Amino acid sequence: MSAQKDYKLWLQYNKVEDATILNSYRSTIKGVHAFGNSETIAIATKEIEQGLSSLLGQEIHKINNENSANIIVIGKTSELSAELQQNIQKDIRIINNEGYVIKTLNNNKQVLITGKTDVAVLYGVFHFLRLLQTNQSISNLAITDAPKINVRILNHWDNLNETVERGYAGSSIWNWQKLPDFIDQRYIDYARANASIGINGTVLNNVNANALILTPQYFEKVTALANTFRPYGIKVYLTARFSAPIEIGKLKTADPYDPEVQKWWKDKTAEIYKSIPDFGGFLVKANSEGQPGPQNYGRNHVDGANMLADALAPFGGIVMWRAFVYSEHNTDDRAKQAYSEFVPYDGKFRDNVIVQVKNGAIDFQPREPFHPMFGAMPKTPLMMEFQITQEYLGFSTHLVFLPKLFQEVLQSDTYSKGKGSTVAKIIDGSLDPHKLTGMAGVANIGSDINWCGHPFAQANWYGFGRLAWNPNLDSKTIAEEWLRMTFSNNEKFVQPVQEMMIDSREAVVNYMTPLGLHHIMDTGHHYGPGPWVSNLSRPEWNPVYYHKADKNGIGFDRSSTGSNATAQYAPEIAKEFNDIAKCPEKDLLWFHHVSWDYKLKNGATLWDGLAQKYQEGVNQVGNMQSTWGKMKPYVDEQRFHEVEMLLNIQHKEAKWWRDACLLYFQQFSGKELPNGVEKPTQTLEYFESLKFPFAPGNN
Ligand code: BDP
Repeated sequence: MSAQKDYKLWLQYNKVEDATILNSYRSTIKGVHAFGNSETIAIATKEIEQGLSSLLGQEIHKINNENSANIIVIGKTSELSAELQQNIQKDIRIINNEGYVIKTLNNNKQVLITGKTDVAVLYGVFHFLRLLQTNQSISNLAITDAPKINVRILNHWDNLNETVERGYAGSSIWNWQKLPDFIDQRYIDYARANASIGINGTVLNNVNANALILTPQYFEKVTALANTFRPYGIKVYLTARFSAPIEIGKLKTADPYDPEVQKWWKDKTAEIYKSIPDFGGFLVKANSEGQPGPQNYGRNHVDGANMLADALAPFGGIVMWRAFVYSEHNTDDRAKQAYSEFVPYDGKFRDNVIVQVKNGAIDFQPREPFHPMFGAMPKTPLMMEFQITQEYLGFSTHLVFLPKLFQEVLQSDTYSKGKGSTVAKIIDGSLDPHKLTGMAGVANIGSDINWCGHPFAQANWYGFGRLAWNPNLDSKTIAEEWLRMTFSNNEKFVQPVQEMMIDSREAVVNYMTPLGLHHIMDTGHHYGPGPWVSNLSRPEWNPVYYHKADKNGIGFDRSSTGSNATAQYAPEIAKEFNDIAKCPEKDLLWFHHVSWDYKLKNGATLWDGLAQKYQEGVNQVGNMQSTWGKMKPYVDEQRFHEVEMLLNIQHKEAKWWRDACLLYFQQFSGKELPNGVEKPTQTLEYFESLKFPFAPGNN
């Protein structure tokens, strides 16, 4: 029973507990009337009937007469009665095809949920149910809402052998072996969960791609998934391995200038669209970390992306071309390389290409300043890539509420067009108008019963979807919604746990990489601390490359006296980052090599401050444990206990991070730990000796 609770995510639809609220809902809602008979409308109707029945604790049925009182009316605007259409004429004009109107009519006698498309109606239904799930009033509703971003998409780093790169929640949910004939109920539940938060696309396979996904044998399977997801408004996309024409097409080259190669991709694309007419397009990782790409043939990213774009254009498909590039042959600061390579291409990509940029210039760290590409390519649509799976943030054992991180990035001011040029405005296409806009999240979904490995990791999937819909949402609101829907509306639960979630992000930064440290995780699997690692073949794979600790201090000098990465930002920001006195302390060691005796804003020396931050992180997890410990009365036993055990692990690992990092850095600082910082119980040699050959996600 509790296991089912985990599985149900934020769609628990628990019976409303507050009697007054319950009665008000019961008196307003007696039935549902639906216009239209598409598959999507059938899904929306079932969702609202079942959701309401469960929330209200009484059966809610279909009512045939649309004029009855106390009913919810749903349907695509063009299919409503003329009278109903008149009521929402103005509202509907201002929203896009995925937007919806929820409006009470006739003195609160009816609630109308409508939009221009069936999927919009489904989104409206989920919004309406969310109002009840979070115990909000449903009288005098006049809601219009529409997504601010077009492509709201999950990236599954799933391999064809059903392992998941950086997956910490079991194996892939795609059972390629049983597809196409066996449609796992999970596929349907997956689509429904995504639709409930407005996600409208999914890339099924790993960016480190296998060309076999582009063969007829797999097309059948992909088609089965596409057919399953379609009524939920979800399009399927695939990663395209650049060398596929050689590997599965028997061509001698994959050179984008070669007419045969161009024809191969055109034919391949046409073949896909024959069975999946609404196929979304390709996601491509090219010339990055050993993946093949146009540079293998002396061509560039524009040549590669545009060739694929031309193949997709006749069918309305898009190319999401990743900007996650850095080269072992380039000795420049890794943080600068994507910008250096891509910014000169601004305006050169086809209309149906969008460049997918990670939130920061290194790699999904607990904290990174926003990627300098945001704001630097006004003539090119850029999409955001966030990592929902916690590769660098404690896998599925640490409770970290990522929407807080996402919000920090989205609200960062790039100053690209003066003050107020936030990253959110760049990716939603409002600053430099673009038709194509997108946000991608690397999924944290796997075959675990609870989908994400940690009950609270579900909030990161949820929050990603909500922010992709509206990048200006506040993470606090998201946490609150999610808690009420997933656990309880009891204020004694919601308030403290919401706070715990919001603080959890800073906690992980503090116990892993405070003050701007980054990429000091252990090698390969990235589990646990490894600041000492220095023996990897590529310099920029070694933690020592990033922290540069020595007798004089610690940190990467990216100011004008160092790699000058600061110059990639708009002058207003560059000035701030560049000046050690003005640089935000949270990013200090990202941009500066700072002496151990440097005085921080609170008067402590850098060494003392660093040690105190590590301790603070551990203490914060301690606080999370004690907050959670008091929540037993409000949570089912199984989820309570699961989270309790996971927080215990997190606390242990936070101490591990603190002790290992401080012992290691102490060799350089030569200073004692300040008061209030606990003494390590193990030696540095012990920490360095730990090996995890089977850590998950590193296949
Ligand atoms: C890194 C991951 C690696 C991914 C790569 C990417 O460690 O598994 O393939 O990002 O985003 O963070 O392409």
